[in-house]
Amino acid sequence: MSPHLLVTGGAGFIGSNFVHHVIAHTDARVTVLDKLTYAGSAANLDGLPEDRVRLVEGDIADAALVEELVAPLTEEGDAIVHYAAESHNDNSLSDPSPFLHTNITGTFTLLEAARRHGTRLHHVSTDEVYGDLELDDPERFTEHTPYNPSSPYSATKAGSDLLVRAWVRSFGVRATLSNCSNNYGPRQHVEKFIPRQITNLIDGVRPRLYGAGLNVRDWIHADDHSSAVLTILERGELGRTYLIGADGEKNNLEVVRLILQLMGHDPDDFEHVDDRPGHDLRYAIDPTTLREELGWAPAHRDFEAGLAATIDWYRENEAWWRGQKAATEAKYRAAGQ
Ligand code: NAD
Ligand code: TDX
Repeated sequence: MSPHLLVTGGAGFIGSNFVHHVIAHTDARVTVLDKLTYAGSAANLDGLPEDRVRLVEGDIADAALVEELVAPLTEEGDAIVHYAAESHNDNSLSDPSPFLHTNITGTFTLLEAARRHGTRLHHVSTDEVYGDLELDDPERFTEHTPYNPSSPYSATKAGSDLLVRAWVRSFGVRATLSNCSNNYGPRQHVEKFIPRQITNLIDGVRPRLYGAGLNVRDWIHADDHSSAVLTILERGELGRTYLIGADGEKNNLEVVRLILQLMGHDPDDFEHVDDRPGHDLRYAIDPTTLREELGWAPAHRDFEAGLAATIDWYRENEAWWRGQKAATEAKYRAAGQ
C-alpha cells in the first residue's frame, strides 16, 4: 500500500508546495485538511491527480473531524504533516486571537489524535521562535538556541513547538519538528514582503520598506523547504528538531532593490514606511545538522534567478492574486504601512 499523508494547511503557500512535491516525487496519497481561510485556496491544488489528492475543508481544532481523518492512518509509513497556521506577523499584531486558536489549540488537537492512534507527526515551524540576532553575531540559530519569540505569531509557533516536544517526551508521540527560514516562490499570499512588492510594481505602486530596511532575512525557495521536510519525514530521527535553511541572508533593502531592478525600475524608487512594532532584526539558520546527518541540500542556490522566476509567476498569474490585493493593501494603509 502506498503511504497516506494527512497534510494540514495543504492549500496554503508552503503546504501546497509540499503536496505538489510529494505527488511528483513519491507514490503517496494525500488528504489535505485546510480551513480555506483568507490565506488558503483550493486552486493551489489545481492540476494534481484526483485519485491521489483529496481536499477536506475544515478546522484543525475540530476534534471530531481530526479524529475521523487520523483514525484510518496506519502506523507504518502514514503520517500527519502539520503546516496549518496563522502565518503573518503583521496580522498577529492587529488581532492575535486566531493565532492562539489555530497555532496552539489546533496543534494540541492534532497531537491528541496522534497520541490516541500512535500516528507519526511532522510539525512544521519557523526560525522566528528563536527571536532575533545582532547583525554581527557570528553564531547562527541551531537546534540548541533558546526560544525567545517576539511577536504573537512567533510566540504561538514557539508554544506549538513546545507542545510537540512535551507530547514526545511525556506520551511517546512519534514526532519530528523542523524550523525553517523565510520562504519565497510562487503562490505566496500578497500580504508577505516579496509578493507585496512585486504586485505593487505590477500595479504601478512603489514598494514599501519598513523602517530603514536593514533587517536581515534568510531566504529559501519553498521547493527546498518541501524537499527538506520530505527528507526528515523519510529519514529523520523521532523526537528530533531539524533546522532548514539555504545560506540565503539578505537585508530587506537589498531585496527591494533587486526586485525593482529585475522589474526594470530604478533600484531606489521605493518608499520607507512605518516600521513593524517589535520588528526582529536578523534571522539566520545554521543548517549543518540537516545537511551532514540527512544529506539534504537545497536545489535553488541562485536567489536572483529564483526571484526572477517568482516575478514571472506573479506576472503570468494575476488571476490568482488579484482578488487578495485590494483588501490586503487597505489593511496596510490603515496601519500606516
Ligand atoms: P499560509 O498562511 O500561506 O497558509 C496557511 C494555511 O493554513 C492556509 O491554507 C490556511 O487556510 C490554513 N489554515 C489556517 N488556519 C487553519 C485551521 N484552523 N485549520 C485548518 N487550516 C488552517 O502559510 P505558509 O506561509 O504557507 O506557512 C505554512 C507553515 O509554514 C506555517 O506553519 C508557518 O508557520 C510555517 N513557516 C512559514 C515560513 C514562511 O516563510 N512563510 C517559514 C517557516 C515556517
Ligand atoms: O511591506 C513590507 N515591507 C517590509 O519591509 C512587508 C510586508 C514586510 N517588510 C519586512 C518585514 C520583514 O523584515 O520584510 C521582512 C519579511 O516580512 P514578511 O514577509 O512579513 O516575513 P517575516 O515577518 O520575516 O515572517 C516570515 O518568515 C518566517 C513568514 O511570514 C513567517 O510565516 C515565517 O515564520
